[in-house]
Order: sequence, then structure tokens, then C-alpha cells
Amino acid sequence: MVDPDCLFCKIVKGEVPAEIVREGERTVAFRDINPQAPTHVLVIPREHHADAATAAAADTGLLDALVREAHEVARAEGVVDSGYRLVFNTGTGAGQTVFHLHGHVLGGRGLNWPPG
Ligand code: IU
Repeated sequence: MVDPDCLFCKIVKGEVPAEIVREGERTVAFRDINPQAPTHVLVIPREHHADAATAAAADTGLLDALVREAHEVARAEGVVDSGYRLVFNTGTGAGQTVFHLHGHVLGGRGLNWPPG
């Protein structure tokens, strides 16, 4: 399941450059080009799913792998002890702009609640 027009599918295939920090069997993690925190890494599945809900409906194991990988990213970035946020913007109204599932791993600064 790859969408030839999807930017993040192109990053998975190596057709578009990205600063990749970890690669797993089912996931790829790379630095966000417009970081909102000292650590801002996107964790995406290699398979194309538009969002978290779609991926959950298709295959819950994929989301497990993605969350595990997000935690490994946080560990590698040294933000587990201070705390980090894992965000899945879902839908345009929530600010989703790229419709290939991605978890934002944010950390390295204080994170306010509720988020904006
Ligand atoms: P969102 O949850 O769909 O809003 O997040 C999309 C993110 O993808 C956003 O933080 C962008 O800065 C980021 N991004 C990127 O890292 N590389 C790109 O080429 C593009 C967007 I387009």
C-alpha cells in the first residue's frame, strides 16, 4: 500500500530527502522540517494510511509498532525522563496537513496543556 503522490511515501522510498533518525521493519522516523520543540521527530509507517483511525481499522498491530518506535525515538533523544508528547493530528480541523499517518514526538522543553 503506497500512494505514488504521497510525500511521506516518497520519504519512505528514499525519493525525497529527510533526516532519518531510525528505521524499523514497519516504520521510519525522521526530523520534522519545521520543529516545534528541541526534539520534534515524525514516526510514520512504511505502509500508506491516511491517519491513525484508518490504520487502526486496517491493522492494530501497526499502531503498536508505531508507538513502540516513538518511545525508542524519545529514549534515543534523551527526553523520556523529562517527558515527551506523542501527537496524532487527525483531520484538517485538528491541524493535519499530511495525510499519511505520522506521530509527532515532541520533547526537550516544557509542554503546555491543553495544547493550542
Ligand atoms: P500534521 O500533523 O499533518 O500537521 O504534520 C505534518 C508535519 O510534517 C508538519 O509538522 C510539517 O512540518 C512536517 N513536514 C515535514 O517534516 N517534511 C515535509 O516535507 C512536509 C511536512 I510538506
